[in-house]
Amino acid sequence: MSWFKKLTDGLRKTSASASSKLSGIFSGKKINAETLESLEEALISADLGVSASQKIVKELAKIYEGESSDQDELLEALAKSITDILEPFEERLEILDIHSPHIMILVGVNGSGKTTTAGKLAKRFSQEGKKVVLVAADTFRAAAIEQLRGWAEKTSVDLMSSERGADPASLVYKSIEKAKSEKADLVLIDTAGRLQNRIELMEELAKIIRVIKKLEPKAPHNSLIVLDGTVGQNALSQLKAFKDVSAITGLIMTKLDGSARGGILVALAEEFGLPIHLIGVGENAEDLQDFNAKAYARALLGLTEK
Ligand SMILES: Nc1nc2c(ncn2[C@@H]2O[C@H](COP(=O)(O)OP(=O)(O)OP(=O)(O)O)[C@@H](O)[C@H]2O)c(=O)[nH]1
Ligand SMILES: [Mg+2]
Repeated sequence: MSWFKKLTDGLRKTSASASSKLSGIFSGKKINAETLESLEEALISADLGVSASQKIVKELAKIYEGESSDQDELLEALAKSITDILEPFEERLEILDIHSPHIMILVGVNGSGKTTTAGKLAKRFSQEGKKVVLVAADTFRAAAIEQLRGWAEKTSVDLMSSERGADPASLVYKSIEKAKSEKADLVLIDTAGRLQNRIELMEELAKIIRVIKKLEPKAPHNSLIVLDGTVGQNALSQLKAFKDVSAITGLIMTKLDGSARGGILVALAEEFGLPIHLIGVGENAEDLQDFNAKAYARALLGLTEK
């Protein structure tokens, strides 16, 4: 199956809900203040956020106000506006050779897809010929280590782990030292899920970051938040809280298959202006793909690839 088809299938719930909201607005009517207002409401209720929705409607109004509407043409124009908002944040996740090692940490709330993503990324980078040290810094759940070990074995990547309940920060410290002595290219750290309002868990994360900085002042080079694409508006408060603790440098959104809330990525881009690296549309390794603004915008509206 092509990637675009997978993306479109994945976003079908979002696009179905968006198009049912949009079709009533556009069908045959003249575009005036009233239709534009309905459009803005529809975009907001599709999770795109107030600011982005207003921007998009303003753009469309410039071109189409007073014209009679053609559904297809308007959808194309909408896709273009959404692409324009997202495109500046399309950024491939890269390991830089000037860092030795490059240090990447995955953070987020419980169940957002961190461990799966860590496994998929370990696979990707080791296939690119990089020497990867995968760190199971989720020491809360015994199953978490096993889950990561499965990925590490499949991809012949080194796994660093410690016993359950151990201090994740000291494991991270040891892992970076080991990576340095072995001249590894990448240290990829999976962390435990933590709700953004659990102060003691956020403090534990802050400690992990401090320990990384002790060894590498400019690291982590990527502090990536993994967001579950099905949670909608809560993603905004998650990002806000994690940004304060671990200086998030970019985001990854998983579970866009089966989500009706895919529009939230536009709100996140507009509000936080952070790079969007990857999106997940399934559980297999190939289901984690580089973010492409145009493909995403078109799939979001149920349009064909172009
Ligand atoms: N459908 C779908 N499922 C996904 C995707 N990414 C992850 N999952 C599933 O989501 C579930 C949780 O994923 P994990 O990777 O364990 O999440 P986590 O953030 O590590 O969870 P905690 O460590 O408990 O905080 C698993 O069943 C994954 O297979 C995706 O893109 N699509
Ligand atoms: Mg996990």
